[in-house]
Amino acid sequence: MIKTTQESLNSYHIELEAKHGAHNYKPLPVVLKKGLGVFLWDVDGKKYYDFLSAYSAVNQGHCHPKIISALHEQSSNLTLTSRAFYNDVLGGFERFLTDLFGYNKCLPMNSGVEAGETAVKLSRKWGYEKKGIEKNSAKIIFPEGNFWGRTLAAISSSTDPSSYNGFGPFMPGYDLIPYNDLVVLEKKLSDPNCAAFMFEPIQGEAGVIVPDSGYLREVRRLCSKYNVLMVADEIQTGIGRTGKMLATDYEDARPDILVLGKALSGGVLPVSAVLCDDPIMLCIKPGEHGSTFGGNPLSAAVATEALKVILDEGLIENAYNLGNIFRDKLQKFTKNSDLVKLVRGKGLLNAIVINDTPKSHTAWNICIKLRDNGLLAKPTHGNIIRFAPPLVITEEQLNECILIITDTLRSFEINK
Ligand code: IF1
Repeated sequence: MIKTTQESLNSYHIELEAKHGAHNYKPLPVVLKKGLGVFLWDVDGKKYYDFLSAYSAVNQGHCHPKIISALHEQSSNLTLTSRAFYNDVLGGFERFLTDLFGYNKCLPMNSGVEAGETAVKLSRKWGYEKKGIEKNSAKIIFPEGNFWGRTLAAISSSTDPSSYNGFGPFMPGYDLIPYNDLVVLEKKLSDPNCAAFMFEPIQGEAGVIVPDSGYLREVRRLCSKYNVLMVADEIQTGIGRTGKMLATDYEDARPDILVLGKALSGGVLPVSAVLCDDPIMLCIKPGEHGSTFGGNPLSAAVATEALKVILDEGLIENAYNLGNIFRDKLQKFTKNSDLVKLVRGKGLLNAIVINDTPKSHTAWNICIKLRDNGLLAKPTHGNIIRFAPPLVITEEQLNECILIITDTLRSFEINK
């Protein structure tokens, strides 16, 4: 059969990647060319609502004009000096960031996993220099289901075989406990070699797993009680995504080390950062950590504007209010659905659990149909579909998307 030009255009790009690129992803078959706000357009000009937001990296919406103009302006002056020299942008960004989140200092990196590794290094160094843990004996606790990236240090804490299988040997000094289990956590925290508990306030990759109310507050109390650093990975939950600036804000559980990434730059370029107070941050001395692009003036200018957009456009409150509408309406739908078991999330970080085995392709097929109906989402762990639009979405657009989602789900219902 002669392929239509549209198919050939899509398959042209897909085949290019298949031939010349590593096969480390299985993307949804859609080839995107343009993004603006909540919308994406494919190479055929078809328009979609983006309900993934690049895994919460474009909270401010695609190609936000103010962030793009900050990018343009700085990129015509100075993009990178390396940290061998000072530049006239970084200090201002560091002051803005540390004032905004209430910490003495920040350490800027690029990808989220680099920030995670920085937090692990800081925790260990603090453990030896301040807590008096014996050299090379520091323990860091992670909850099962955690995800903080793809490096060997990150996958060493993973409980997902697709993350760690075939990549051993792994990083020593890690301990795993069940998520949302305070009894086991307290037991592990009482180990005098325990330096830190690093966790996501809501587990994103695991399928938007929300802990019991009070969990964050108790983690904070127990970490203080046993002099263990509470390290919150807010790379996906931070920057307004859950309806608060940070998910830990819901229970006033101030992390000792805060890890940010993704929407810190509004999805324009990789910017991450670790924030903490002097007794921890100053454990790292000159020459003991860094990165070529970490803290570059372009990232600093972009991230400053990206944070201002979050504040100036009321995106945190919007995420809170529209998230409630989304879950209320989807929960009403699940009441009469055989297909959808439950809806969960906070703010505009939500997911539905499909009443099927993770090995089934139902969630994938639903996402294909959602694509055909003009909305892009992606399954995680087989039978879970995450719904996370940019925080700039309006109530009217959200209601239109809820209709697209429920109409699509209805077409998969067994007993219609
Ligand atoms: C991919 C997942 C999400 C993260 C948290 C650190 C990082 C991530 C809580 C590392 C990154 C990304 C990785 C990305 C897809 C996406 C993802 F499906 F892989 F697991 F969001 F859930 N902490 N998550 O979610 O940040 O180094 O990637 O900048 O394609 O691997 P990074």
